[in-house]
Amino acid sequence: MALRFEILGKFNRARAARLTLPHFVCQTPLFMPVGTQGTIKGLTTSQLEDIGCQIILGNTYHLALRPTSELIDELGGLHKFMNWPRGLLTDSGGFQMVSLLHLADITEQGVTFQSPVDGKPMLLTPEESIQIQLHGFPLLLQNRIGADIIMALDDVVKTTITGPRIEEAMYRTLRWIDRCIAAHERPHDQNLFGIVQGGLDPVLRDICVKGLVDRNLPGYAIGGLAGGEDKDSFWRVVAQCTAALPEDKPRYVMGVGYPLDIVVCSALGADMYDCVYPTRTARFGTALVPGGVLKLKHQAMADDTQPIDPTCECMVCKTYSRAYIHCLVTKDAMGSQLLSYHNLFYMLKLSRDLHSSIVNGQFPEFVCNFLQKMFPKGD
Ligand code: PRF
Ligand code: ZN
Repeated sequence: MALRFEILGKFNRARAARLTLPHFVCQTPLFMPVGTQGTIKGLTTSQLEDIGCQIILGNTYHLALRPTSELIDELGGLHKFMNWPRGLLTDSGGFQMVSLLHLADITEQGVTFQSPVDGKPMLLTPEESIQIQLHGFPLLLQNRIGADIIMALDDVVKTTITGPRIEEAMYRTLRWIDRCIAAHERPHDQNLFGIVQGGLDPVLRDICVKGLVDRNLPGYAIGGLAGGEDKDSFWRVVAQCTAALPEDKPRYVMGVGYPLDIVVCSALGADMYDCVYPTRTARFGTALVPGGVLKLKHQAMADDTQPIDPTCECMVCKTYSRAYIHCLVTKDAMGSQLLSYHNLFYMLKLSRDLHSSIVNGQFPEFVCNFLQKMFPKGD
């Protein structure tokens, strides 16, 4: 195992921990910004360090196609290539292909899809997904992406569908985990996390959790959520999985989420999160603030001299007015860059506040305060 997970404080099911990875010592709960082509759109790696980013998420699928693993290899792995000294996690690629490419098809062999580069049919097997995450393209075994945490290839289906496909995907995910483990050549310096599937069915989720826990992996993810299911179902699945997963291993809820979801999932005992929301919503002119969201495109912002959030200590809030960002947002890339910076600062500060409130025994007060600001009318 190439990680240590030490719980520093607890409040009921919520935990604050130190997660020691090959490249960085992290504090959980933690939020991981999503970078697709080896970058978080609009931010430099030194800015990401400044705002306290601990782990960046990269996608195997995107990286293998572009910039291509040959180039990553030439520069000595993804950490070096993107000049990021801290933690990296790569997702296996199956989920991205299924969600991005309508032509993707899942069979027992793996995920088949048409290359968006040249249209040729391609197949991603569990073994290849691991080998790409370890070394780059499987034919070039010297190549290395080399992330601290690599995700197993899973069979993801939308939680909003029902029927036998959910069961098939869960059992296939369990069969594929053994192929991923067998293909994983670097357990000493890269951590393979398994992913719990099973839709909204508690029986299937239970079988999947037990099957993965039997494999004694360094960490576990809860997958298949944040796909349009109602909040009650979402929280019920997270609560069930966190209760059944081992206490002494990190728990990662994939594709989550909104600030409120992160607070609730942390209360339920989850530790890690990733989501494109803060950077995507920034590109649409929306800022995350304690009261919810602030739409910078709105005409009311045109002559507002306040910062985005007067209580925020980020560089953008210390430097620029709402009026200035309103003016940029529709006309210049700098507008979405400044908003991404603020939004990621907000998410990373939220993670730090969760961590310190749990360590200091003030988690309930923190949650009350968070909810009061977000829902001042109590609704
Ligand atoms: N599996 C993988 N990546 C993911 C998810 C998943 O279930 C989600 C949740 N829908 C986000 N990213 N491999
Ligand atoms: Zn700010």
